[in-house]
Amino acid sequence: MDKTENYEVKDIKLAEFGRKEIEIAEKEMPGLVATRKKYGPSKPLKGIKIMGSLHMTIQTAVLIETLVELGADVRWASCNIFSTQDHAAAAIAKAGIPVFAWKGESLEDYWDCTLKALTWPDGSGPDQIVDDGGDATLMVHRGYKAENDAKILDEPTDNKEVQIINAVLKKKLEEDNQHWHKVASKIKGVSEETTTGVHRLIQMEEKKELLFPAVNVNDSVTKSKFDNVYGCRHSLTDGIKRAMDVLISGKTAMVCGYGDVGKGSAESLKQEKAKVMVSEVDPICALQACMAGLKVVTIEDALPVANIYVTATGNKNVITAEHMSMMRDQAIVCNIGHFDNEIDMAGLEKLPGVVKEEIKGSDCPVHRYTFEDGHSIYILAEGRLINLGCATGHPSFVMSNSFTNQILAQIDIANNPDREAIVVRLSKELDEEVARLHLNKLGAKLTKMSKEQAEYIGVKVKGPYKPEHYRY
Ligand code: NAD
Ligand code: 3DD
Repeated sequence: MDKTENYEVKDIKLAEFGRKEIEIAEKEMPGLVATRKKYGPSKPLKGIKIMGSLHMTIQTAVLIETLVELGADVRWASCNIFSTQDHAAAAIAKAGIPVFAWKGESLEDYWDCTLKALTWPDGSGPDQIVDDGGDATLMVHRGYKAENDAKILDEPTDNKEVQIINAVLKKKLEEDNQHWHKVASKIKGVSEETTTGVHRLIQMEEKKELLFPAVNVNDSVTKSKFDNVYGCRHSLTDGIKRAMDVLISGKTAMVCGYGDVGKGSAESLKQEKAKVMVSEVDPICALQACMAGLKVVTIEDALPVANIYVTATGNKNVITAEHMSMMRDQAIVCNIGHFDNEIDMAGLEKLPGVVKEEIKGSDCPVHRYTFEDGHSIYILAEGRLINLGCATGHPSFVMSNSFTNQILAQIDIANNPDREAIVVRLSKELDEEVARLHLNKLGAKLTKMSKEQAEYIGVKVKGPYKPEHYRY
């Protein structure tokens, strides 16, 4: 480990390799390159302190350096203990941008890194946040709540992560019992990358607990209908193959959830010629799965036949310990949802007589669980998102779409510092702009409509951005 005031990374000597891969990634990220060209000179984020809690990958490094190019003062941590690419973190550190992230962090390390990224050298916090899953937003809000009522930090919980967060916040409370009130009062907004993070924000808004405005980046079409679908189509089986080197063709795969990520995941497995089944709770998504030629069954129906399980629901306990005890021998179980609670890992660890063996370490976590009757299953990435835990996540071109939305969202927050604490989306015009920025790279040529045609189909006049138009 290499640690200084300004960074904590696995190995700073990886910076040169990281820089080479960042240069390659930039060629595949036309949207970010275009935003640097368009907004770089005017520096719309000049002097704005931005904290990021988002997988510290090569693609994120390009996002970070775009924020810096637009004038921001950036600090970064990852949003998952397994998703950091150490050479990317090293390159960012070498570039003088504070970063606290390495692949294989403990949960204690993770929350310590999040606090470090949220804390500037003078003890102040950020003006804006880039969040993925909402952990940075959670730390500010839980800290704020604890300053109002410290007893919440002593509420009994068997959730190890909550215990760790409470311990970090208790220590901060002793140092300064108004820290988070001061931090929250300065935050002008957060841009949220992913579905689960948006769910958390909407729940907070509905409970009137949201302390600052939020831009829902996930529901830009050029994010969720691209990253969540085509990104997972690319990176799911990449993760399974790197983890297990197993033939997927001919095997029976069960995808739990057929939303954007589930659709991409099912495609990924179908591309490998697996027989794909789906579970769903939503009738429309279930019908879509039928229309895609997929069998829609319950997880219980799958247990006697499925070889591979993928959870993609954003929900919790979708695969229980009991389900896993009834799976076929050598079944492979993984999750591509944001958090690690889709698979009941805690319940599995507690099952009597289960023996856990590490097959591969934190670079590509694979564990075998053997049950009392002698059959075994494999859990990938400890139930955390497999494509970033066992592979390198989505490719740069897909992330360029997501991250161009992030840049536009951060500029939108900077331009609207007094917005009320609600969750808004970016305009359709901006969504279309993001798509336009990526067409050339693929040689796509848009057809121009005549004025008559535009009038005939009633194309809306491009009006100014109005947040009430695009509520979540
Ligand atoms: P979504 O809401 O579009 O889809 C989730 C689907 O799961 C819905 O159709 C819902 O009906 C279904 N579902 C919910 N509970 C279920 C249950 N118990 N059984 C079966 N189906 C159930 O969300 P999404 O955009 O597809 O995202 C899913 C998860 O993936 C989220 O946690 C999101 O943050 C995460 N995500 C991960 C990546 C990645 O690279 N790993 C990328 C994007 C999003
Ligand atoms: N995510 C997937 N691949 C990624 C990559 N290469 N870099 C950064 C983040 C990456 C996660 C995103 O899909 C995020 O938008 C999400 O989880 O929704």
